Amino acid sequence: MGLCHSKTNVFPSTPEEKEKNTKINKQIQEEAKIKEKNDNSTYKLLLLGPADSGKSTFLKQLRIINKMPLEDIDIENAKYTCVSNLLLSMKLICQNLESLSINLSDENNKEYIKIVIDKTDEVLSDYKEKKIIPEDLSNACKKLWEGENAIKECIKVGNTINLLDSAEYFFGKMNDIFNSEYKPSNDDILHQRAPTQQISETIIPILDSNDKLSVFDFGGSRYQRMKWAAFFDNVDLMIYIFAISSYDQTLLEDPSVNRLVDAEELFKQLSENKILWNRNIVIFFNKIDIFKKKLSISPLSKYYPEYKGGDDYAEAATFFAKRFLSLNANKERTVSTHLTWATDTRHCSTIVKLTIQSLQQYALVNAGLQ
Ligand SMILES: Nc1nc2c(ncn2[C@@H]2O[C@H](COP(=O)(O)OP(=O)(O)OP(=O)(O)O)[C@@H](O)[C@H]2O)c(=O)[nH]1
Ligand SMILES: [Mg+2]
Repeated sequence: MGLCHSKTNVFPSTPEEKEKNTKINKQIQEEAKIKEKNDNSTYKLLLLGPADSGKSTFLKQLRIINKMPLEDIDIENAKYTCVSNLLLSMKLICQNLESLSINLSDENNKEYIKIVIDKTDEVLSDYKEKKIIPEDLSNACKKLWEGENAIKECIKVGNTINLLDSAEYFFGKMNDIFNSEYKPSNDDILHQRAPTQQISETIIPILDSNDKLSVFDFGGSRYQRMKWAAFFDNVDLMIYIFAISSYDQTLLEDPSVNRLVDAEELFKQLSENKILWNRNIVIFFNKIDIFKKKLSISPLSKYYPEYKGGDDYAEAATFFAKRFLSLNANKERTVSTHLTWATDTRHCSTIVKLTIQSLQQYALVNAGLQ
């Protein structure tokens, strides 16, 4: 980035020399400003959006991609979260098979369903201390996952019971997770679901740069949103994350509200916010892996009758991109959109690089240097 400049003449005598000196001094000052920006910048980034949309997952990816290991994450806590995500998902399925009219492929499996329903809560309340999953419970889960079709049938309609998006992932890792020596991998940590209860700030040094990110992660449920506004000052970029796959789901905190209707309303409110008015926004249309699979099983037109693109992924994504862009209240600001898959590190690394680049460019523009 260095601008070339020769040494200034300390005692200019001719008008030409004076003019040359002024030019060089200006160049030096601008270069210093750019250097200061490049050397010392800490960019304030907000991760906002509804609950369960992937904000904390993206924060973990920001860390992994910038080579800031997740080691300081409490590993015992992470282990408990993976175990409880697995067991509570299996229990939720067992409890809902009847109401969803899904029949067992083998009636003998009723015995295992009963064990899961009766034992899960007790085992989880003892787990933190004893670190043990009794064999009858782990065996019941294994038998159901490996030999009972009803479990897989239920996952397909998981949206109706608000089943965790990572349920299938954790079922597939059952043998590892039930092992007493189990240690969660990065992938397990990226898939776990633990709603954010407290706002956190994480300082992440940007890889191959002297800049840093100061990332604020918020809880997205309606109860958590009232805490947000206190953190809106001096923001460099707001990343708005919502789960594009959640068009057929309702809010946990209010089952009468569709998740995408809520996500649109929330985005509109944030875009109208006076403190954030001049801030650029990046929107992540997250969980595209689930969205792609879901379109053929759960028609989008059922929820948006005006949508005519069938199960075509590109059509459906464009449909939502247009909707969100039209909701932005300040047409002067830059709003960019990305289709994201926050649990996939390779996919995220391109998005993270692009986001950091645009953040650095915005900052230079704001500082009047471009
Ligand atoms: N399949 C899939 N799962 C995802 C994706 N992004 C996040 N998840 C999962 O979705 C769940 C919710 O993600 P979180 O990052 O906890 O969501 P959040 O927005 O921080 O939620 P709150 O803290 O409650 O506001 C976790 O189990 C994640 O692993 C994605 O792109 N694809
Ligand atoms: Mg979170």
